[in-house]
Amino acid sequence: MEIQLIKEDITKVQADAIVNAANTSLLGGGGVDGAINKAGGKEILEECRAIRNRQGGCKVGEAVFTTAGKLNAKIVIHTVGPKWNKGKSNESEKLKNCYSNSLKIAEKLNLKSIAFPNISTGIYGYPKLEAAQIAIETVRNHKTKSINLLLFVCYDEENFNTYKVNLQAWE
Ligand code: AR6
Repeated sequence: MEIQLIKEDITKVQADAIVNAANTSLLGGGGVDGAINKAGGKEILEECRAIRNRQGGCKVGEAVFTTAGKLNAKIVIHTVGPKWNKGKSNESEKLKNCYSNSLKIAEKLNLKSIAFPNISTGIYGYPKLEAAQIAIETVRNHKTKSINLLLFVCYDEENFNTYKVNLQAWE
């Protein structure tokens, strides 16, 4: 699996699956969630509502998927990152699960490419260095079958530079 780093708005990215940093309600929010729902159109939120009615939202670390609406993708995977609590609430394990459960959904659907935002590093306040290290380690250790391209999509300069340095360390 090839890993690419880009600095971009994730709603402009072309990938089979675009991952959203959602919340447990699945009813939308700010940050990347707001951007995805705005650019993708109301079908995404409608499907999220249906999932919520069926199973009562999405737990931290878990993932569900919906249509990608008007986005350049086949699906949007909604995963819920942990809120940073000074490392006292098993946040690293929960964040790791976000990446691996999203990959599992993409693999199950036989998708070839997936784009991740920097889950939990905005409103949820996860320290960017630790979050990048977990993201990189988790996807590197994940045995993929169908996925041949993974995009880390950074929106802010600090995340982009952090990923750049930490991805190089793996090469
Ligand atoms: N494209 C790519 N990345 C983005 C974009 C974008 N358009 N906009 C922001 N980011 P956040 P969280 C980056 O706050 O911390 C929502 O209200 C941003 O720079 O979107 O997991 C949800 O509904 C940051 O690095 O998600 C939840 O309530 C990263 O996306 C809550 O926020 C994640 O920031 C989730 O908080």
